[in-house]
Amino acid sequence: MKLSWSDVTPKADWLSRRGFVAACTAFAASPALALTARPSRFSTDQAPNTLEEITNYNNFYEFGTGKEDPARHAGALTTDPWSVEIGGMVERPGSYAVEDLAPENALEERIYRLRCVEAWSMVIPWIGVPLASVLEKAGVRPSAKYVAFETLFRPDEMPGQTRPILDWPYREGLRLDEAMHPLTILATGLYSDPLPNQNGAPIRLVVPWKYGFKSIKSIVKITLTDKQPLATWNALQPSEYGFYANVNPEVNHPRWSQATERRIGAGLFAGRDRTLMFNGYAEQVASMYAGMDLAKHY
Ligand SMILES: Nc1nc2c(c(=O)[nH]1)N[C@H]1C(S)=C(S)[C@@H](COP(=O)(O)O)O[C@H]1N2
Ligand SMILES: [Mo]
Repeated sequence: MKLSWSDVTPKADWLSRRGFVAACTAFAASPALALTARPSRFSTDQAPNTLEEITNYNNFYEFGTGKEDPARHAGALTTDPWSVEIGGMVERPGSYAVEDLAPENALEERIYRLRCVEAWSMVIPWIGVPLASVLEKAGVRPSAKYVAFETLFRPDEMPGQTRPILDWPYREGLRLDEAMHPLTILATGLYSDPLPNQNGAPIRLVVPWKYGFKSIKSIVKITLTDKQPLATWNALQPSEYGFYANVNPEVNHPRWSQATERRIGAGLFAGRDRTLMFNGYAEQVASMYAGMDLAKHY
């Protein structure tokens, strides 16, 4: 069997990068920007996409609708200082600094598959913390049933927001059990570095068993509520984008099949991969949807 560069290069690069990073943090007088994160049993052993691929093929409509627009325009976004307003049904509402929500000593590496509703996919080595750990800091009240998220609204730095492409700010939501699930994280980095702006700096949601649009970027607001929150894509076109948006090869998008996917970077002649139920995370998450008609609650 012949391995292509994409089978071996990213991981090899990455391992040597990590060795380099470890050496830097050990010897540098001031701490480097590099992040260290402990590995997780939730990581896939599939080879991650390259940093190049992960940072140059993005969906982040605040910077334009083209896949290369975020890489071109997101550099202008000011991500420091940044705080996240946590409110609604919580014991300790307030403004939380990103460093307090995702402290260095709590960072985990989560290598997850990402499946976009547009039928392409990647494997991304995120760095972050369980969303549950963040919600516990604010103290979830027993009445809360859902978590609502909002992206920054700053048209000065986000040129896409000067046009009515979406109903800004971008909003998303999860049921509380989905939010508390150990696979659900807030990411603040990828590979060994802080999150590049085009990937949702400084803090973004990652829910690996759902279509990518649920994984909202550059979050400024988290609200605990007892009502199903508004979700941007769902509100725009409910027949195409469900609130749940669980990856499901058996429920097609009205305009295309969801049975297969194109792995970014696989090469022109690579075949498409079969899409897996819950993006391959069924064992961990299927029980949350027991008894639900997934063709109806897509
Ligand atoms: N705020 C915001 N978050 C967003 C989006 C967006 O346009 N705006 N796009 C979503 C979509 S459709 C996908 S597939 C993922 C892409 O994440 P990535 O660019 O880091 O791979 O981000 C999601 N989060
Ligand atoms: Mo997406």
